[in-house]
Amino acid sequence: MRTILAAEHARHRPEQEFSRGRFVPAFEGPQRVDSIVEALRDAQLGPIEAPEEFPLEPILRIHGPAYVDFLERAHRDWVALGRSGDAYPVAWAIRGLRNDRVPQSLDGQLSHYSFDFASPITAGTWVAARSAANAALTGARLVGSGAEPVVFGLCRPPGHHAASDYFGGYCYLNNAAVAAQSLLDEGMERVAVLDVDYHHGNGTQSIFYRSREVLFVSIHADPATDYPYFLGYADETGEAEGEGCNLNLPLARGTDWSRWGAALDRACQATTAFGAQAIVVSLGLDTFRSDPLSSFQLDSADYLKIGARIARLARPTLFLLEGGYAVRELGLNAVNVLRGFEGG
Ligand code: SP5
Ligand code: ZN
Repeated sequence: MRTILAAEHARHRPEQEFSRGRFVPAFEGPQRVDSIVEALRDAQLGPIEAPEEFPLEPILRIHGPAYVDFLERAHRDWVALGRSGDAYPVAWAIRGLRNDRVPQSLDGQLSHYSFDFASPITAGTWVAARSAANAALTGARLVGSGAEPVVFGLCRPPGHHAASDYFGGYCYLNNAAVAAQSLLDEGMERVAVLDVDYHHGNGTQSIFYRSREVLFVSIHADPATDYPYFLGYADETGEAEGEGCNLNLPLARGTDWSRWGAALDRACQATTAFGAQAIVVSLGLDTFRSDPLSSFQLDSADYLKIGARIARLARPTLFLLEGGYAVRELGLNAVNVLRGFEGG
């Protein structure tokens, strides 16, 4: 199996994040990719290749031009104000506040275009996020053209929390959405995004909520208890033309394989019933039992079963990395999904 990885991922290097009332080293850092690359090499799973270059157009099919322009310049503007380090928002436009105007100041714009405090814009964030989207697009081209039955896009930073015009949850550009849209634009009529990250893929859901061309299926921790808190309930089924094309399978804290695997069966059945011509898997590995952000209890061996179950869908499949923060076991868990797929 080919893996697509952009060296520029390492340009996104947040210094710290605020967790449980303390500043701690950022969970989402380049060390995550190092763990996976080492495991891919040990397992001799196949070549690791740089992405192709793409113009901005396929990114602009998903993200608004003003948002993309903001991401590109935000850290330069931060430095121009005499500041150093990573750029953070200040306040958010919740209930009753005006969110229909884009503020003129950088602090206002950082706030307008974000929804949490865990996703700073660093000096290299734009370059890294664009390179991750290019990795996703390269994978989409390979599986969409039939050149490869399956590809692993080792995307970093991740994407599934990013919506058309806001960032958050360590995500800036929605790699899975960009890839799914490019599969449609290259001629497919129905694509499924299967999101197995511990956290609900709020960005992907919101991007495709009114679409009947994309089925979004997500297995995740119940938003009543877990991040992102404000989307991901089972009664969110899609809207307008997209009614019935969104399936959320929230699970209780502490979920282990017996219940998680049953949810995966349901998700896969929905994907088949939808008639998806290709599957984009938002491959979060933060369902692992010792992940620092998660309460789920999957074991390393369970990831083999995930890969094998997805292989049974028998569709062109693009795996894209999302979360996963137990760095020591992250590589093994990723490799197990891919090995399970190849053996399944
Ligand atoms: C891509 C991805 O996995 N993003 C996740 C972003 C999560 N950000 C905040 C998580 C807050 C979790 N609080 C710690 C509780 C641990 N039980
Ligand atoms: Zn996650």
